Amino acid sequence: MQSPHTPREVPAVHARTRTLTPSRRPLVMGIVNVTPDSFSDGGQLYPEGHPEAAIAHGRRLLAEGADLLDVGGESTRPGAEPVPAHEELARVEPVVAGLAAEGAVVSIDTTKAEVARAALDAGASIVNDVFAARDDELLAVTAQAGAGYVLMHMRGTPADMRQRAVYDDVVAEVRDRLVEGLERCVAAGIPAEHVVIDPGIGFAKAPEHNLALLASLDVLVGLGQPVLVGASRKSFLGALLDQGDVDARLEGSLAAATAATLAGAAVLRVHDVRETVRAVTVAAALCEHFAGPSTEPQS
Ligand code: PMM
Repeated sequence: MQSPHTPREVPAVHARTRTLTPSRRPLVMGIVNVTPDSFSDGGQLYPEGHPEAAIAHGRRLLAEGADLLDVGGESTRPGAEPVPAHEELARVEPVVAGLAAEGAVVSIDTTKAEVARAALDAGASIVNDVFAARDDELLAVTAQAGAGYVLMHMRGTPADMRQRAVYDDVVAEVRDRLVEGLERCVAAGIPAEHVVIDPGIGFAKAPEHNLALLASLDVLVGLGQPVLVGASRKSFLGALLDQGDVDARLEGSLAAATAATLAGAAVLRVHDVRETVRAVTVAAALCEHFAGPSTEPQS
């Protein structure tokens, strides 16, 4: 395994007919949450039956430098109740269709096969599954479409995940679950190179677990899959900064994105696209030039 800060090849992300290759920096995935209650941007893009606001937001994120967009219609905030598939679909389908028609690479953030199928038909090319490959039908739908797949670690559901944040060794346990999930994906017909792995920052994790996973991201990078990190505006940053207001977590989000970049992340899932692109372009350039600790004897 490479040590952190060593220049490395970051694997590409496959999204149906397209291959996204991180070159000067990790890929930046802009978040388009079409939900009334997402914890970080709740309700902003929601007005049901009016996808224009969410489509315009996606366009704005692309103009700011996003390489791909993640469209979601069900909140995953701790304690959130599930949304019926027909309602989730009504929220996301027109937004996916609108953005894909403009040429955007769109990922659908869903745990439901029915929603994934319709979103793929509407032009999405990646399935972002925060339930870590529990549903065989979702895997089959992804495989059939030749889509990319984000395998995110979590335990339980948003309703009960807080109680399940108990680990002996969070890094090893998350790594092992992701390896098992990857095996399930491959068995379901998703090529391994189509699978992006994600530690699931904030999902069944206490603040110290999130920090440990970010600090040891090289363990996941060492598995050879592209790694996605979603730390943007999350509550562990609020806890560190004593900042309950999610809109006041920009600096913390950029620090986390920088750490992920230095460790070799392939994709950063963020709200603040312009700022993240600027910060991680510098971090990635430094990474390229980092020669490692000197082995010359000190005089
Ligand atoms: N976080 C959220 C939702 N979807 N998907 C992936 N792959 N990784 C994440 O970390 C992730 C996700 C919740 O955050 P939000 O409410 O700010 O969108």
